[in-house]
Amino acid sequence: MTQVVLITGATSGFGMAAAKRFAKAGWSIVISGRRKERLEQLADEISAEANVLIMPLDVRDSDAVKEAIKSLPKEFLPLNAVINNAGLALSPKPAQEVDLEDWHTMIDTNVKGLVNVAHATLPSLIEAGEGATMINVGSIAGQWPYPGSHVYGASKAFVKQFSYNLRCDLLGTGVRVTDLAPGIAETEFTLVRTKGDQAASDKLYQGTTPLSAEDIAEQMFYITTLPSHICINRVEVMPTRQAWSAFAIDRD
Ligand code: NDP
Ligand code: 8X3
Repeated sequence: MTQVVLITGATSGFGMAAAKRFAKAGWSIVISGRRKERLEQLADEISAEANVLIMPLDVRDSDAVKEAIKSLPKEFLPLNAVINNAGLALSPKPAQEVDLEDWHTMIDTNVKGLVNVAHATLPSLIEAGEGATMINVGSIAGQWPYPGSHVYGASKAFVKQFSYNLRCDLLGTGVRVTDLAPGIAETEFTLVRTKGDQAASDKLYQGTTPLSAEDIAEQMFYITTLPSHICINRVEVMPTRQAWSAFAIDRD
């Protein structure tokens, strides 16, 4: 039987690349994001290979998420995989200079939005049973501190612990949960983080070899299609050209 994957944040970056990867393997795909026209474009692009349904919504709207999952047509149920990927960082400045609204937007999207999707889709994953997979997209920022990460990193630490905790409660259901935690990857992420500063985004990725959206999509596909007795709890993946740095010390 055809397997079904639901991907949030499919209008760009990791989510879009994941939709293309799963389409290539013939999965049925539900693609979600706020920008409906991008979802339509992507659906056009991959519909020759896969059965695609667009689900335009804002993950922060819990009622909309619940309603959209409840209204999925039979052919897209049960869900064999959920890629809980929609998210963003804002304001890479020191915490004391950031607008409170930006902190709230990150919490509402990366924490509340992610749990909205998890809560609405878990029953379907449990129905799919053995081998069903939820991938929650975390970040190296959820594990390691760095300047300007403030609420973004904290929201991704939530993703890690929430994913581990889900594993405990889902034991016996056959459902796997993974916290997929990438390092620097070239997508629209930095354009969003800097509120549209294309030069800053280009500069960050210039002269190095960041991860690509396709690199992460390949990992998503790998994790999801492993034999059902294997669960990858957490993957932390950086480009070879990224590493940690020395502790900062304040001096006179
Ligand atoms: P992009 O900005 O390219 O993609 C983000 C996606 O999230 C878009 O499709 C966007 O869709 C969607 N999204 C954002 N807010 C909402 C919302 N409120 N409701 C629904 N969809 C939303 O970035 P990436 O692909 O890089 O990011 C994907 C995930 O990966 C994020 O969770 C990010 O934190 C994480 N990540 C990224 C890294 C990187 O360096 N790129 C590294 C580690 C983790 P739309 O705007 O149409 O709603
Ligand atoms: C984003 C990855 O390297 O900018 O989650 O923290 S990084």
